[in-house]
Amino acid sequence: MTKRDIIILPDPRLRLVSEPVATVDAEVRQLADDMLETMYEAPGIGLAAIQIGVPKRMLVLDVAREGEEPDPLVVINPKVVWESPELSAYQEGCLSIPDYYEDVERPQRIGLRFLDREGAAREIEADGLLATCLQHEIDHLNGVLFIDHISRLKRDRVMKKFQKQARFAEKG
Ligand code: GNR
Ligand code: NI
Repeated sequence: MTKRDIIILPDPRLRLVSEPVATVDAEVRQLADDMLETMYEAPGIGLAAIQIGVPKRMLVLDVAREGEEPDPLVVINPKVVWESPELSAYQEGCLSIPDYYEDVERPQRIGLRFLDREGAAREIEADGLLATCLQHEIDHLNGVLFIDHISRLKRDRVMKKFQKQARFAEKG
């Protein structure tokens, strides 16, 4: 496994719509394992492939709490098949938008169809933090960030801050 670099706002690749994975082969499994290592090192509870610059529709996550057994999940070509009418708010963060947190409302439960690390078709019902994290990661596959779900004023402020940081880093 290899830890990879996570791309940060305003990197334009974060706005790409990722492509479906054609076949779950050894290369895809290698990528999934690299994503898991990168996520655990960060540390984070989820990671989409585009966050390491790979525009493929796959994500990894582990919402087990500290002290619990690790519970890694590899999700390939996910499709949300239903959403609960009830919403739930959670304070979200993103490894591509470091040190910024804001409440986001999303469906509290979702039904999800996807391929797992072995390429087997799975269908799960997710709620709570798992449902929140899955929706956050699936947004990444579509070039959507959690700041797209907050007010324009707050979003503009965050974008400006990260644009300024990028300019500063460039000039040294
Ligand atoms: O580590 C992460 N924590 C988190 C907290 C609340 C809602 C979503 C997340 S996902 C985030 C890692 C990340 O950026 N995944 O794309
Ligand atoms: Ni994120």
